[in-house]
Amino acid sequence: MKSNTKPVHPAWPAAWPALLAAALVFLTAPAFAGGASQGGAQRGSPQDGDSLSVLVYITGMLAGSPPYEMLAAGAESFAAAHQGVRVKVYEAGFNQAEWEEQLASLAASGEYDIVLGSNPSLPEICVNVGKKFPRQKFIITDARYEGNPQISTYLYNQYEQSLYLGYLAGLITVSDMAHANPAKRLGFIAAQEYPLLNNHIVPGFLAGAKLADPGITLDFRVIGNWYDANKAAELAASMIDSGVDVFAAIAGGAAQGLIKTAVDRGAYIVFHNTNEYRAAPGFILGCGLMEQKKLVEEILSDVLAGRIQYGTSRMVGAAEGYLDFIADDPGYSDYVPPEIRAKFDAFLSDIKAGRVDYTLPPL
Ligand code: RBF
Repeated sequence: MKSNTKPVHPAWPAAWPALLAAALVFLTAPAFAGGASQGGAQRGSPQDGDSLSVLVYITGMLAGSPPYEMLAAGAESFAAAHQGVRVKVYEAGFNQAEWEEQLASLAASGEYDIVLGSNPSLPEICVNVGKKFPRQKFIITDARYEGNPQISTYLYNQYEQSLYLGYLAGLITVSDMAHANPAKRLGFIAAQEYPLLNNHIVPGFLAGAKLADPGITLDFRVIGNWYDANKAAELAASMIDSGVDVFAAIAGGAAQGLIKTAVDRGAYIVFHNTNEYRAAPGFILGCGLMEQKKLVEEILSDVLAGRIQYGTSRMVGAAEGYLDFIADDPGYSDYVPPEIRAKFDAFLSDIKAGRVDYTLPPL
């Protein structure tokens, strides 16, 4: 505009719309550009192209914990594909007593629009941290929490994954495979007890096994932490002594001890959440899959589009495509006998189609 070079007065009326638009951009854009400080202007919904700063808060360590590795990988791949999206991955370590304070000091920096985590125990921590930082938003997978306007959660239907892995374990323990014995006894090694484990994962595993044979029983043991592979190895050996021939574990890095004992002593494993066949071909006979990377990419895309609902929880399972089983791997097809695979594949199809009737226990 020519009038720009003159004193502003004469140009005012003509420039008003442009000035207003500029003022609006100025007021709303900084909410996401430059990392939105806690005391900053009201945040709007970031649009593609705006900046978004994400803290991936790992409740433990990345190494040896596939759910966490997939969480970080999903956020990082999203950032690589979207300009202006920044991701910081923070490993909080295994001392759970420190998690809340660590998260509070990260939130205090005001650097992060979103805290992204994956742990059933995180929402309670976020409630407390959120009270101190009312503008901080938290998105947590593998958890369920409703009614807090700062927190959005996504719960994998782990009862369902355990149901089909338990069914496979049940078919194997009653089979005549080389390391199967007549005891009809499965083993479950947990790092620690928590509601999702006690109410969904373990009951689902036993219920699935009993669909294969109602006489199957479960030997359940707890390590006490998420890293002690030696303790897991000892527990596994004592369980094998008591008749266990097929195991499951929710134990993070400590599961490596179970794998070693199973190979040394001759026992089978079905693995939750990730492709672990390569760690022990012929012993790890089935691997479930948690589509955490895909879910995280979708979540971040929803964040950019302003589509995230806070205060709510969404459950995702096999029918929705967020839990699966890795059947196209030689670890499964080369080692599990065809008659077991035929029964299992039919069961998995039924699960995905919603044809398996079960009651999800309360969490
Ligand atoms: N899973 C892991 O793979 N590694 C961990 O270090 C880990 N730590 C956890 C700590 C707590 C307090 C809770 C409740 C769960 C933890 N999980 C861990 C379990 C994980 O988030 C998830 O529930 C299971 O992997 C089953 O989906």
